[in-house]
Amino acid sequence: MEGSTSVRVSAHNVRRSRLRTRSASTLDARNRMSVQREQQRVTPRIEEAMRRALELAARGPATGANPQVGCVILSPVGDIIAEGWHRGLGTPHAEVDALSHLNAGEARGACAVVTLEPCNHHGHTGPCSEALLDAGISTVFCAIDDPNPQAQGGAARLRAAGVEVTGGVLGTEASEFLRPWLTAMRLGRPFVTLKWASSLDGRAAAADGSSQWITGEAARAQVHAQRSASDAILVGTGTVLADDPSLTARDAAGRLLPEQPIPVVVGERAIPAQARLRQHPNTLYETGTRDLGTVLSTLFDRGVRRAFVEGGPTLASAFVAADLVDEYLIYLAPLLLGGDRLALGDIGVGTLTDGRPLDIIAVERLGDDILLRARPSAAKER
Ligand code: AOF
Ligand code: ZN
Repeated sequence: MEGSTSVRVSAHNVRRSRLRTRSASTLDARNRMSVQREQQRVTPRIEEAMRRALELAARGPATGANPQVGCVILSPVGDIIAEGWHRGLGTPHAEVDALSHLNAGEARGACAVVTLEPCNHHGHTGPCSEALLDAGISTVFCAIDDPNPQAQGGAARLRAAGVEVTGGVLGTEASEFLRPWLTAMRLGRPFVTLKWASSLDGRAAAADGSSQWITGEAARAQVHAQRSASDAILVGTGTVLADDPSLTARDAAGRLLPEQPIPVVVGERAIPAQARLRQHPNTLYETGTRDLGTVLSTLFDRGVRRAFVEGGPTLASAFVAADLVDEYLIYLAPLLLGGDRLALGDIGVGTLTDGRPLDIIAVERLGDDILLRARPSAAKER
């Protein structure tokens, strides 16, 4: 098998590189890194294992405070001997899950391929860096560095103990996969998805205010799936008072999906005791403020990493104006409504050159409707 040969070559190189790195103590840190990179080749087998680790990561929950992480353990000849993934806050990390499938001594000299830099902290569980060292792992490949200041440092810890650690394997794919969590950790606030549904001419309601489900069933099902994949769903007080939404995630038959977002109402007005939102399986959070920075940092502190903003136009416009939207989901129905009930109101744009440029990431057909996935233009990215 071509792949296993290349791992054998790489394990051999790893041993050589360890000797060389030791003798090269006068090189500066950057040079040492490049020696390691050269020696520990990222072979097709390692990339294949990282792809598998990403698949495993996706089995974990997309919601919650912790990232989705996957891990594959390869024997010295490149065979997969164990797999693991993280199942959410409080459960074993991917590396520990993978190692738990091996007998004592079986991981000695093996290679761990992990989608995130192993952690180095005592959080809900122990440090993965130490678990890997205790198991005798001699080589580690990871895709991305851990941005969490409390947890990071596993790569340095492992290197200090003589383990060869190579980062950046399928880094682009892994960063894209973990984009919401990474953005949340980087910015200290939840990743914000803004959704609206409008007619082709950008109207979110007809002249009489009627607005519910402009789009068809396929789009509706997708919105419910998005709600279910979010930690919190945000609406403004105006929308609650006008539409009395339930903000649950439901299937086509109207049954509750297993994962429900926390309903959050942004604004200062009180929500009536009989509002449907009060029947939501999760306790309603009334922010009592319109200050989006405060709202988002409070949600982050409560473990919210993905926030789904469902409107109405006042709240949506406030998020856009404050430059707090990371991703747009724009559902367009083949319908013209005219009038002045637009999906967005004032977003602080007075002249064309101040318009907010977006990059369209995907265009999907959903029944008769179109879904545009967009992001703030990369040229303007924070
Ligand atoms: C890993 N492997 O599978 C995960 C990691 O509260 P804890 O102890 O669960 O730690 C959570 C942090 O650990 C999380 O914010 C992230 O930095 C890292 N997650 N690390 O080595 C894993 N899920
Ligand atoms: Zn860990």
